[in-house]
Amino acid sequence: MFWFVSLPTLLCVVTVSFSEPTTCEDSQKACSVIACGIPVTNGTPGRDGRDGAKGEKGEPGQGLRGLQGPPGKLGPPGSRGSPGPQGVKGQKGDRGDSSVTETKLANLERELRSLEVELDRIKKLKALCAELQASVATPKNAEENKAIMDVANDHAFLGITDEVTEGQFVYVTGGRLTYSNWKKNEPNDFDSGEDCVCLLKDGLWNDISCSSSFVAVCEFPA
Ligand code: MMA
Ligand code: CA
Ligand code: CA
Repeated sequence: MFWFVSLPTLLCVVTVSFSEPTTCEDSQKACSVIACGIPVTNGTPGRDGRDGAKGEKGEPGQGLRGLQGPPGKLGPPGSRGSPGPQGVKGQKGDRGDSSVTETKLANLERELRSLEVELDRIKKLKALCAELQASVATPKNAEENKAIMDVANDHAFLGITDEVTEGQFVYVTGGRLTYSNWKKNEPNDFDSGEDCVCLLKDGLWNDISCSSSFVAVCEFPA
């Protein structure tokens, strides 16, 4: 705010008109009118002047702290971290082309079944042979002789021998024969000797070598 105060001095109001002065001296040189006078009375107060320059920032106030503002914006991404530890080992993968393995397995299974069937046949034969040796192989009459003949379907050993005393045939289970069905001209103890007895296909008996065809005893279908 400016006031025109009463002073006991000559006041000069200088009206300045100039054309683009660059300095104060220039502006003084450019003065065109100088009016002077003596102050008479105090005038009324002038209007408020323009606002002054902004003052310096004041000290923080002592009032209550304001509410917390909203969260700030998302910050920039952080730098890449170091690699993590190695993971656990995964499960074993699928087998690749298994056609070769499957073929081999199929062949083995077929072979196994074949062997099982064969073993079953051998077991049955053994059982049958054991039965023949124990009971059927010593026919005590024509009926039993026929039964063995039918079962054997081929020549079969009988549980009869004369290995202890030549010419004297006995049952392997003991005791002299109570029945016989010798073929004509048998027993003849042929060649180097024949001490075992074979039931021929026609049901007749022949003495044969005990070492010659023992394996043939059980050679009939089970
Ligand atoms: C002939 C006969 C039998 C004898 C056998 C031996 C074929 O029959 O001599 O008595 O036991 O040979 O192979
Ligand atoms: Ca003999
Ligand atoms: Ca003979």
